[in-house]
Amino acid sequence: PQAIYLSDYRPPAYTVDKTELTFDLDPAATRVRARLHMQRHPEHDAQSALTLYGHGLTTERIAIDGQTLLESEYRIEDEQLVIDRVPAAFVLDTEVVIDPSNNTALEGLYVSGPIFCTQCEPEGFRRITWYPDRPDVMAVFTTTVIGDQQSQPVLLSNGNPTERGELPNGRHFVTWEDPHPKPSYLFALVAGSLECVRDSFTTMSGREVALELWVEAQNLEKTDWAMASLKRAMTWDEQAYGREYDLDLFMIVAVDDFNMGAMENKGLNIFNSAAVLANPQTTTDAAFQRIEGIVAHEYFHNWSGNRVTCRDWFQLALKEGFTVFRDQSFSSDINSAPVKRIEDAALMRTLQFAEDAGPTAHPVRPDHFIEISNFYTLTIYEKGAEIVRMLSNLLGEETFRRGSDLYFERFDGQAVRVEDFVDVMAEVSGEDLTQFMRWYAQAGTPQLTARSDYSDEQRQLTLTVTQQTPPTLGQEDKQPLHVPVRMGLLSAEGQPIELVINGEALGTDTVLHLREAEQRWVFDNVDEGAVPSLLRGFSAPVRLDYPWSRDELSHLMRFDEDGFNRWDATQRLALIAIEEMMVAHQRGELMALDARLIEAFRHLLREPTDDKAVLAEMLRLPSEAWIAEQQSRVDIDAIHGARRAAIEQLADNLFAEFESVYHANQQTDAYAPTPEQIASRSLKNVALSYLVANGEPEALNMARAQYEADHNMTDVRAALTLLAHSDRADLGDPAIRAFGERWAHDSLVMDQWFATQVTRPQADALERVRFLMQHPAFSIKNPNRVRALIGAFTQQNRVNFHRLDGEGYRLLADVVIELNRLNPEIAARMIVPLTRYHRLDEQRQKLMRGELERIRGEKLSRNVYEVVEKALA
Ligand code: DPP
Ligand code: ZN
Repeated sequence: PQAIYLSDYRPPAYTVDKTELTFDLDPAATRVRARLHMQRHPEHDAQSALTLYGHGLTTERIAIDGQTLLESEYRIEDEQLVIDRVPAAFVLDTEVVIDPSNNTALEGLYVSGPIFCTQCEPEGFRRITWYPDRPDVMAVFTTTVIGDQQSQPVLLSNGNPTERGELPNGRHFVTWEDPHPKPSYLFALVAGSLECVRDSFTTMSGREVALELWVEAQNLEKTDWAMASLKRAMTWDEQAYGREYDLDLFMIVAVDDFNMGAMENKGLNIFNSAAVLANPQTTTDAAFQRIEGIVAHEYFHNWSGNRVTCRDWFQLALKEGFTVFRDQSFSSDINSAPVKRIEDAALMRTLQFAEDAGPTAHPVRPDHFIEISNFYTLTIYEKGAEIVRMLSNLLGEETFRRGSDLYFERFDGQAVRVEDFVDVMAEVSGEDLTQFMRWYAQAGTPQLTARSDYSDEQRQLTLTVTQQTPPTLGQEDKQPLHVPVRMGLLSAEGQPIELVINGEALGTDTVLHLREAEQRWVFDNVDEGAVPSLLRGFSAPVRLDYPWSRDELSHLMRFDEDGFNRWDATQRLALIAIEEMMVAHQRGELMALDARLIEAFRHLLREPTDDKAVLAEMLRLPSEAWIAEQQSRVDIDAIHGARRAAIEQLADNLFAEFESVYHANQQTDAYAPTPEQIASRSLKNVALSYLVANGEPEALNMARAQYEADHNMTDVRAALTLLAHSDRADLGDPAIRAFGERWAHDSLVMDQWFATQVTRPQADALERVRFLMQHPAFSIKNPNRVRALIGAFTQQNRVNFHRLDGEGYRLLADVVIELNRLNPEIAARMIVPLTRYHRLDEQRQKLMRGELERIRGEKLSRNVYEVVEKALA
């Protein structure tokens, strides 16, 4: 497989103004007729051949301006159809046959259970018909779908339905017209027996939009939340960005087999059922919030992605980074803002930083790739969003909004680049963003090192900050970035200090602009004992090293005005304590938890100053993944052992406190996924997890009672997890059995059941995975099942995945080899934990590389090939 380079970009030789499609649906042999109205691009001449992409198509006819071509008049090679000589403007007709029923890659047109559906981003459209399948070719689409009246009563595509009718042999058709020019990746088709939930929305200019949510009949009781979320998102986008919906109809469809979370096809969003269906009995609070965020995300794409799209796939972060930033802002506005920030920053600091430090590290705008599907990553999405957030903070909300207005206005209907977005922001603000652009080009996480120096005589505090971005594959030397560092100083009494630099008063909170490799700031009028609070709100996606003492961290935990940094101080204090215990673990000594952490927690529990949502986050110890991120050599067992011991000792020392928090947060109201209720449940269930860790039978009985009370899935799942992860098989096994029987009919709940079992810390977890892979509810062809069973085990059960006998690695390699044939996109995602071996001990490194070599011996898809080659480089 060959890499494709950004620097090789050329406009397409021929573009399409109008695309007319006819689908004659049949599971094993769907006939697709395409009529493309094409034109030569002004930058090309008559010598330029016409090149179209196609994958797995049985071609029956190709005609230009009504003349069927002879086989000698075109070539098909390497998934390309080449016609050497074509007129400057012409109509191309093609007719192909495809097989949706055997499409296990879930790209293009495929069947999910009884439903026909499509996934075309990034390059699935070429599995449907011959086409210049690239985002800079934008056409108006007319689509006629012909299906069986009985099995496909519903026939959907983009835009508005303009015609429908009956045909012979029990067939019928619907024609759809989408007036907005769009790239092929936004094409969608759905057909099958679906039920519709209808609602409507009046836009700010007074237009009435019909909203339709299409699901299989058994899911009708799970649609309220997504519909409500959609309306909230539509309102928010009008208020926050002045963006109004542009068609008369907006449809969402839920399907069970889907590689990603959801897809923003114009007017017809297709969702993984896990990212849209919800009700209190089956869905946890976290899933409710995730669904709300994804519904909003896909809706927001209508402007940031569809109206203004990407010139080429190297620009993927242009639409994803901006749209994630938009959905984060939306969620933050309607839920707990500090908790949303904590969650997003934690995701960055654990998983994105790990990606940025691993073999698949890449810039937010990559400059080459082998398989673009491999680049739907945390770096593109989450780091991409952090860059937009930095811009917004740098410019201020109002200027940023003026910039986004101008961006939408200027580039409406166009396929553009990251530069276009940043240039507009520079234009409206007058800022020079040249250095800032490096954020898009350089891979790796910048390391900031800050030191302070206090002068008694001058009453001055000098803060020195250095930055350095580590080398990544193919990028040895990095330039300094423009890093906004939001900060403040706390007095010894815990008061915010007025910041004064060079006689200029800056208030108690300011942003330092770090642009050099090393920079220094001198604060005047500072009394002794001041404590810096740095990188407030996670103001830049960087690692920060500062030598805070434990007392200083306790001080920040209590007094920092920034909620995010209060949480961060707690994490850092806990990390120091856990690292100490890791050393004891390695020496085989007793692991004693630092009393200061216990006292800090006691204080949090007795005199909570924070809202419950933040408090619950502060009470969660750093995850194993984040602890691992801080180590130059990762000791899997020490991390797990020390963290576990820390939880137990907190539980032993603070049992009464946790117990009273648990009881104080019981709810009697009917379940609702409101921020207040979610916060209470979160706090209550953290408390319960500590109580159970203490090992008292009484606590396990509380968990069992909560499980049996059966109030809502959040409480049930929390209790079930504690029972199933305890050593008490007499409690865990019956609960698991009962749950599995009760929910056997609901695949989304069964996913939770799978994940709960395979994340057990006990040594039998891996055997359970192998056993559950035989369960009738499991199917390797369904991405959600694979994520619930294999993904949960390999990503959330580190001690067992990294078993020293190598069985965890072998299991994953077996699965990847099978998926490589069935669904390369999912295979390439699942393999990732196996590529993260560089900081592990030699024995594990050897085992992991061995399994990667075994995979390399197979006939690999482009997707898996690219990841394996990088991992073994
Ligand atoms: N473009 C989609 C999304 O991020 C991914 N398929 O919403
Ligand atoms: Zn997106």
